[in-house]
Amino acid sequence: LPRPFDEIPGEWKNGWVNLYRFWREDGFHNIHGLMEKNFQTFGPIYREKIGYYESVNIIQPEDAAAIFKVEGSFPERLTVKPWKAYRDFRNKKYGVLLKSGEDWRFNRLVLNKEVLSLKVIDQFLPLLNEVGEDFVKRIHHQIQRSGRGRWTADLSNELFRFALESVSYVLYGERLGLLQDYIDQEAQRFIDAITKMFQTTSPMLYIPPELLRTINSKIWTAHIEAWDVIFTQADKCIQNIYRDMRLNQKNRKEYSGVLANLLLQDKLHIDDIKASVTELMAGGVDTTSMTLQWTLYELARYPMVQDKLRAEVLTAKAEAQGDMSKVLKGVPLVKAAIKETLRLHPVAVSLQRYIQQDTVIQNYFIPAGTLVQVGLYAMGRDSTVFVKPEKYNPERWLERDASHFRGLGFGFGPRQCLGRRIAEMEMHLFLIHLLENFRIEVKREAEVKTTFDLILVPSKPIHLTVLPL
Ligand code: HEM
Ligand code: 2DC
Repeated sequence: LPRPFDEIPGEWKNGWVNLYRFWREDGFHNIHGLMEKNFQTFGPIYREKIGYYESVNIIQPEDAAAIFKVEGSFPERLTVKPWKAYRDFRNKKYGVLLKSGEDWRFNRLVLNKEVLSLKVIDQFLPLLNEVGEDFVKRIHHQIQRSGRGRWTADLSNELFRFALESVSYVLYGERLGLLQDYIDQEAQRFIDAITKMFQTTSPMLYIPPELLRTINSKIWTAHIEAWDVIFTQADKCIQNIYRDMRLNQKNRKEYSGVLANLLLQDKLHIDDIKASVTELMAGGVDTTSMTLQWTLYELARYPMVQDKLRAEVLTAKAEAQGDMSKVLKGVPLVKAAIKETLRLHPVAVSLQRYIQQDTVIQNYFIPAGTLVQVGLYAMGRDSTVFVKPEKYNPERWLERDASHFRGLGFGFGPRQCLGRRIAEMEMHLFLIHLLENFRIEVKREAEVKTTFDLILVPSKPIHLTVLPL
């Protein structure tokens, strides 16, 4: 017989005392660290209450598998309340990210066809490849300009620009021109606003936004301002395409972008399209850029791994004779490197689901309706799940059965990351082009830690050196 829910170990009796402790321990920037510590203290399952948020936390891949079995047909994760509060405040519709129930599913199925399906991602390839090639040109240019045959810099903003250029090209079928020296200041404001939006979300995660709004706190105002910039800029892009489409029917041969296809399909209301396209545009910047930055950092620290990846790329390129789709099929180690980066440096600290049926985990009874969190960051660093977890070793993913409910960086099931295929292809192509052209190095300084800013990011700037081969 399973043991009762109330016997799950953990601190769940007094949510407000826990919230105070959490704040004292700088938990707002260290959720990942505290979760890791909790698993060490309590074992593979613990119950927790912070403020009014109650959850059960798990770390084993088998337990994650059990949770996704009972997620139901309209999977729900922990709602990020400040994001909903903004839309309510400005009278804007929720996109797929924030929708629920039938409304979510209907929108999501239409979007899946245009963003996630195998049919459509082939169309993304030439676009994302072009941006990858332009990034290489830009780096060559920076190296030349430095006059020292190498370029050392914090690549964050370069990568933000690359990521926004990539996702915009796919969404709108047009280039923004962010890989040139002088860029549209509005685009830079958009990039900065996304970072600001994430940073101002995390301190509000455990405080009811209604409360913040009534006291009109600095953080709430800054959050609103950030979203305003994001929505205004996205709206400009969307209006442009909308107008173009009505004025001149573009030649229908070329791929004209996700937005144009959604408009042509006419299955979703224009306000729903706007809401989700804005979310895709905003969701496509910090996620892939930070993952790429961590990847370059790890490849710099593990030059042998970097050499192996480069060898694979050069072979695949030689064999494919210019066919990039073939190249992509010939680089399993490059793909494994992205998985390995997301193991050590996931974007999302956890995956969460409100389970729809009673279930049993680690021999404890868990009732339907419970919020269960899969501790993604903790799992990636747990030595019972991964052999020598501290080592950056992409090859671990090429072993048989290595990935059963272990590679969960994009989530799982029908509610998994909608941008997954764009993100993966964009990152794979980026690495292929970069490795083919440059060597990456990093100063042997203290290890870079992780900070929680709603998404997990490096705790300090990373200075990388790029050298031509
Ligand atoms: C959701 C990770 C890039 C748009 C998610 C989720 C995760 C995630 C973990 C939650 C999934 C779940 O609950 O099962 C990542 C990672 C990325 C990435 C690791 C890159 C390294 C992107 C990109 C876009 C995007 C490039 C847009 C083009 C979204 C959206 C959702 C989502 C719209 C919500 C989907 C829904 O609720 O139906 N992502 N993401 N993400 N992501 Fe991503
Ligand atoms: C943050 O406790 C920590 O992909 C919370 O592209 C639980 C939580 C809920 C939802 C997660 C969020 C965490 C991290 C950021 C995620 C988000 C779902 C989607 C979002 C993972 C783990 C992200 C970054 C999207 C963001 C799109 C947005 C900018 C429009």
